[in-house]
Amino acid sequence: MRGKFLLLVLLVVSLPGLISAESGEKLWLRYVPVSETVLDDYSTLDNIYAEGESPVINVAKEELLRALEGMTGMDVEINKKLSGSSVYLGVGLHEKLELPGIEEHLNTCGDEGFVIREIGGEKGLRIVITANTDAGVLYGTFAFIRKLQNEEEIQGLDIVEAPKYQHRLLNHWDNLDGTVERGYAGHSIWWNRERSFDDLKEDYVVYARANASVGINGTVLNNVNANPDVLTDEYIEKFARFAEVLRPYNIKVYMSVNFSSPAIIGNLEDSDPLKDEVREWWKNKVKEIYDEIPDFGGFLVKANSEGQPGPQDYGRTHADGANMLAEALEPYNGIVMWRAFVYAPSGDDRAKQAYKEFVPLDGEFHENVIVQVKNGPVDFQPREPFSPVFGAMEHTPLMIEFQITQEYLGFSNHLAYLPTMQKETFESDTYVNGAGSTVAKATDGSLFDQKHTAIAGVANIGRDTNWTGHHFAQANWFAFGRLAWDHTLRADEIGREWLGMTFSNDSAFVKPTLNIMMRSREAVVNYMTPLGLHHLMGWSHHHGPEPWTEIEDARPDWLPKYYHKASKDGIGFDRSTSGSDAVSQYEEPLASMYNNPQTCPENLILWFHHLPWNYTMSSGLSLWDELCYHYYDGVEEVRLMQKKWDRLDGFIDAERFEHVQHKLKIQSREAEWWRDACLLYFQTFSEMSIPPELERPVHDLEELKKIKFDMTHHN
Ligand code: GCW
Repeated sequence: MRGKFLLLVLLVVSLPGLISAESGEKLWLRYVPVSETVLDDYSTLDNIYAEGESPVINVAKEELLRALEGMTGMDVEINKKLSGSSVYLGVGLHEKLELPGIEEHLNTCGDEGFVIREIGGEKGLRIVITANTDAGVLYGTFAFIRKLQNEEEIQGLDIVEAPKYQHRLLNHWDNLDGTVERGYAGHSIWWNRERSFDDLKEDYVVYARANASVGINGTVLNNVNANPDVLTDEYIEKFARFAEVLRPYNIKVYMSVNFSSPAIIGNLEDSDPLKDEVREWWKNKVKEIYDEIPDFGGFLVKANSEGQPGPQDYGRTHADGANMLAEALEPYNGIVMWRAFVYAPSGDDRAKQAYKEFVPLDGEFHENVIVQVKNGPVDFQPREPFSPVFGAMEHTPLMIEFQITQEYLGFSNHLAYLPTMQKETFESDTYVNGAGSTVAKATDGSLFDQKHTAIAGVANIGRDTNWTGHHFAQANWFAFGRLAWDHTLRADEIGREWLGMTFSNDSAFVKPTLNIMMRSREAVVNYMTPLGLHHLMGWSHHHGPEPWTEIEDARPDWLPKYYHKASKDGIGFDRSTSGSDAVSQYEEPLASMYNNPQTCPENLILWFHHLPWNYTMSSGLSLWDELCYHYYDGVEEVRLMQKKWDRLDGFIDAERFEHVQHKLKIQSREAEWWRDACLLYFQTFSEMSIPPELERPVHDLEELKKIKFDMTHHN
């Protein structure tokens, strides 16, 4: 009865203009009523049986209850006995229910995979969600809920899944003073000075549910530029409290540590990793942590990078440093994630440095060390080739670090759906073991035997009501989790799921919006850094174009000119064998392919080559004209995004609709800013004009150079 009544109410409420306002605070876990087409089927799921009473199982049960009640309008019961139930959750249920065939599936599921099966019954549909562990049941439950949110057919459901990576982590670059490095969604959710832990506890639960719903099972709560205080009693206690809230959602906490902690907070003479007292200090510290947090995940370390201390300060190697920490963590099964983001103003091409420092150390790291490699050899640019470190360290587990926060893709002002970029990285072929040796395979354990597999995403989360600043930036958090679970998922599939859960399943809404999302990253590449250009942004804030920047005393590799090398004779960074020879860090046939401008993919051509302005591109256009077309295409694409979005008025609540509309306006203006700044500046070298068929720039170069960016608006 109640279900039917609710449906009526719903029909009225969903008339255009009457859709109730939403702030985005519930993320993709809104559990709004489903449409009539699936309601009958879903309404048979009115009774849940859960095996066991662990906190994880209780969370799964409660979530399913909430989801079913929200989506069907029914009262759902928790059944204490097996018989007469319609959804069964728990470990070992296939035996109790005598279901053949599930055992074999479970053998392939590992610790966190699951089986979902619809087993039919006299009264209607019956669903079993089972796994080898309670955590697997939790993930299975969320996967099932996702299907319901997407209004999928559940009759005959038969799903077996297991995650591709073992450790799937968010990295928060959150400082203990509450600011977030490269964060564009407000202050830190963890280190808030005004609001107490208890005050924010409900938010932590939403955070935990969101992460569990996509399979994220670890989180680093503080910035890699780590404050040593994090290892004091005060902060260990705080970490323990966070761990307690996150534990029922199968999320472990991790800590970024400062390599000089023994000297800074331990009062030791120094932090030399080969000194006994330093090693002892870390062992004791690790014990203190595990006394408080028995399932603590481990450490993340940025060492000898951008001014951070590290083992090289004492003439030791990255392996010496990492292994010292690994030894301390080993008795508790903790891991060390040691970042390979290193570069120094050595005169050598920055893109080559991680490879040069780390590849010679292959085989020297302990088993519980994972080397964390950024997805581009320079930084998180809108497009870079994959890092040549992937595939080059057969005896060392490597993990990809993606950036979910849009440091170089328009902050939280630009709609840039990142999975298309991440898929490009996953699917890049390293050729290290012949064709098909993709980056995904070189990191997920299928190419090399490795004890640990992992992946990390730098979070885009803050205290903004909608968590991520831009409503569409939520999609990047969601999608990171989905890809960490299964990197073979398609970007559009994930986008489709997210849209259905977050906004609407109406295909008249989903299709154009998905189209906007799928084209958005290439739009950003085009209006910021087409054809392999990179690092053209303001050198400190990283927002907006400043290809002209010159700063005396600044490190050259922080300035755009180091990367674009525009001059009268052309543009681009020569990384060919006659240049920095970065191409040789790649296996054949890649090295030769990249080395020759004729065979180098044009979307990376200026990454690998310095070419004359009149160089003929495959289109027949000169490089200069081609560059102009790319920049203009980028701007046009954003205008198209705006038009498509404007037509969707009425499909979703006005609050979120208008918020996105407003952000698209900013993006459109900033795309023009990028285009004009880069083209007008490069034109001073090329001395060629913007093709007459293209519209005139709307800015004046000298005016653009005067813009002073105020970071305070973005934090
Ligand atoms: O790209 C740079 C960022 C820094 C960041 C660094 C890193 C946390 O601009 O803000 O520091 O990368 O990844 O360590």
